[in-house]
Amino acid sequence: MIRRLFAGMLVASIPLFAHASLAAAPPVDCTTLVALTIPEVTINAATSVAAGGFTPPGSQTAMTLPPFCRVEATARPTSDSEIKFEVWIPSSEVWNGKFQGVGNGGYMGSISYAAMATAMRRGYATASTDTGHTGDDVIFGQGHPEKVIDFGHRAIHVMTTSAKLVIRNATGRFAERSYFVGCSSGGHQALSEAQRYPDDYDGIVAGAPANDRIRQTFGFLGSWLATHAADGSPLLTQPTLALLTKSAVAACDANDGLKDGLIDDPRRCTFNPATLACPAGTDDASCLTPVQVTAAQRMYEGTKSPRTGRPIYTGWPRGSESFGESAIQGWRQYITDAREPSRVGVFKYFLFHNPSLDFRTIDFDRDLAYAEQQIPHLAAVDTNLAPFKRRGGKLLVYTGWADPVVPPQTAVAYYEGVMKTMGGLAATQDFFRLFMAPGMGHCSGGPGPNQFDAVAALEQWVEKGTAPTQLVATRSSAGKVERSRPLCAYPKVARYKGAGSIDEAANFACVAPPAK
Ligand SMILES: [Ca+2]
Repeated sequence: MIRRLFAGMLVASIPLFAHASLAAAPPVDCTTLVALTIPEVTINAATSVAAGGFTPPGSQTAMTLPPFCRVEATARPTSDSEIKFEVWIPSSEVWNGKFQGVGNGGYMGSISYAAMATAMRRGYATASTDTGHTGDDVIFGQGHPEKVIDFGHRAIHVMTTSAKLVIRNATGRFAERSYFVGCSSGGHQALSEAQRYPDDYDGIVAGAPANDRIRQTFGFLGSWLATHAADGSPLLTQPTLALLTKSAVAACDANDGLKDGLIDDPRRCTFNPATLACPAGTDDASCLTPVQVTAAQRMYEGTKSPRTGRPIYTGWPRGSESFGESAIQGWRQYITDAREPSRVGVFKYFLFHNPSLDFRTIDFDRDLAYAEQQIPHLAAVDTNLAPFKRRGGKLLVYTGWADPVVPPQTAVAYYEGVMKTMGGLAATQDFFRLFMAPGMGHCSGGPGPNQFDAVAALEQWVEKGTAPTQLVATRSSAGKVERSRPLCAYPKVARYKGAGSIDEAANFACVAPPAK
């Protein structure tokens, strides 16, 4: 009786997709995995970690994790490669039978321990890589073109195929499903996987994808030049940026028929910073000088060829200038506070091999053409996702309409490009859905609802065939949810039904957007 009761509790506690009893072989002792002979991969360590027994390198605090097998490895697909990665396999009672690869942020060469922990707490076996270098500086590419390719796409692929084998050998079977989850550079990695390695993952979440990385580097350059005086001093400081956001929101909040402090779709917002021009004789933070007006206008308009006016990279949206005090809550971190154009090292170390390159000599036509020819591996802009669709893959992209780092219009442009290539909206929505979040910043944060469970929505789509029509997002303040809203599958938008609280998602419907 006691035994039966215990067995019942055990079944009830196993996650839906755990089939430990179906395993072809019992799990092996973790430490024996060090003997694996995966080509081009060295297993450096395989360690059994007790519950609560893991403190990430560089941290002082132990993570709350289930017991797991930690495998540390290095992949060297080329003689110049040094791709470190880790694979974590939770104990068989906890494992949900699935694998989740996780992405990185910025040019960050480090294992994403926090993201691995999030995945494993949900029952996933997981993997992360340092993308083949250490640190967030792009100088790693100096004299190491193969390391640039590792960063561009190869490290994630090698990590993925190796992790699948490690899991197979650790548990006696392959994972039933494989997912990739990333934001920012992780979103770039996610789209790169769907485009370049369609067999790697069944489901992919790409947040704020920085996938048009070559043009984004030209966009950072153009935006820096637009917002700095000839001597390098910034033209737009925090009070001016905050004034721009406040004024843009005031001008465009009601465009969607609902005054809720949010610009629903900044493409429909035509707020002109010239309306804030200082009266003659005034020059303070309550208004904009002529050079400030021009700087803000150029940020919105985006980077164009000075010679032909041809658009090179989209501008940043109205509402993204400064919606909070910290540098990442606006243009400061990557543009206005930067002492030189962000990622200028891409030109110096990846492209022109000239550490003393003067960025003011960069040509927006010829040098862009050269870059797109020389370092195509640094971008993931292929709109042909037919192989990924054919194998049954599902792709969920989300991005914030107030993202001050990766302009959200780039995600829309990519989606519309895929629609064109794949035969329209319905043929695209079969396997790829885009969710735009009004008032959300870069990957999270911002005045709009910005917390939602994209992974759960993707699981339902991949495993049950239930395609997400909306994601319910929340915004919390001091740990308390103050607003919830649906994020709608593009091109639909959330509209207030006209009754009930505007802070409750249930009082909104996803509807077709108004005609342009
Ligand atoms: Ca509004």
